[in-house]
Amino acid sequence: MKTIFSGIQPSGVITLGNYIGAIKQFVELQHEYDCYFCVVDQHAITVPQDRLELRKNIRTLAALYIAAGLDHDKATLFIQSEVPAHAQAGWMLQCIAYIGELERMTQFKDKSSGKDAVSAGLLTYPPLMAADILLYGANLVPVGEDQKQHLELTRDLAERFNNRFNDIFTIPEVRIPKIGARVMSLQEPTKKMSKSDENQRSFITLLDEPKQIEKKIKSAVTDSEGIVKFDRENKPGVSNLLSIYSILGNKTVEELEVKYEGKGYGEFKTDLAEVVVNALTPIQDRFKNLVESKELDDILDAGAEKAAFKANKMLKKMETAMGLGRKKR
Ligand code: ATP
Ligand code: LTN
Repeated sequence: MKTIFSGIQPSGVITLGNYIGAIKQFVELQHEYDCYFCVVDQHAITVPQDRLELRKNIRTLAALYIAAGLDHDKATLFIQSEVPAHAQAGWMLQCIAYIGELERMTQFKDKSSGKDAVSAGLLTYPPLMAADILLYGANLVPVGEDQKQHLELTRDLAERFNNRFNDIFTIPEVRIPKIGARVMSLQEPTKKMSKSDENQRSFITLLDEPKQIEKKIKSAVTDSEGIVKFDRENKPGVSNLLSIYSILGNKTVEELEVKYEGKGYGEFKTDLAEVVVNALTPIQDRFKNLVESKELDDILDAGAEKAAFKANKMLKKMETAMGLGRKKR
């Protein structure tokens, strides 16, 4: 059975973008692969986080993984900081990564631009992500479009390590969904929807109340044409809403264009809000029962133990390949 690894940062409550771009893929793939899905809290601290908020977001994300359909009997669910091998392997991979290639990462450029205090961790984020993936010998990494460049770097680092030290790493492939790989901001539809966006109206979280969802969709930026038609280039706002509707409402974009022909945006938005609420309500119901439960702690304890068992074996191989520590007697 091939292995899958993916992670989401607990940097806020996850959005429709994370759900459509990442979690929906995870849920489908868990039946066919040996899956590891991680709450990557060490990645989240590359930008400032409030201690209590972070703790809350970690638990929320873990519960949402399960509420959205991940089954702990099929997939290993765990928290990154509870498996120390990630940080250890991340350090080793930092030592073979070049500053130049890290500075070229668009996520680094986006998150550091205009800031005067940028953490070193924001720059060295990709080798930690590479460690996450390579420790499990993952063959496939399901992510949204924005992570493609990080995956390419992961492959480069794995090949560099294999050539320089010993051929121990599997070179992972990226898996990006055909539709929904890039859900856009509701307020600036040329920018991706992001859970850490300062403008709360730009994203819908999985825990938003029906009223909030309705409000955010009603105020989503469109255009003045009043024609429900998919055209990313000229109608990015409407196209984004059409994609979300299509995925969550199980209708093709063409079907939707026909349905709303000559109807304007009002009715389209009202119906879309209903589709989103219907998709999220069952997830929210399951979430409420899980988030404070002992069951969640048990699942995460077992997940961390299982993940550490696998990761530690690869960590030992990395240390041996690089010559760290003492030779085993
Ligand atoms: P942050 O705002 O803190 O940078 P984020 O919302 O961009 O976070 P991540 O935790 O970095 O989300 O991403 C988790 C997963 O969700 C990744 O696989 C990423 O590609 C995917 N993803 C994030 N945003 C979107 C989006 N707008 N559309 C589709 N997939 C997305
Ligand atoms: N960098 C990713 C989150 C992430 C990840 C990973 C995704 C950290 N480690 C390993 C896939 C595999 C992000 O910002 N979306």
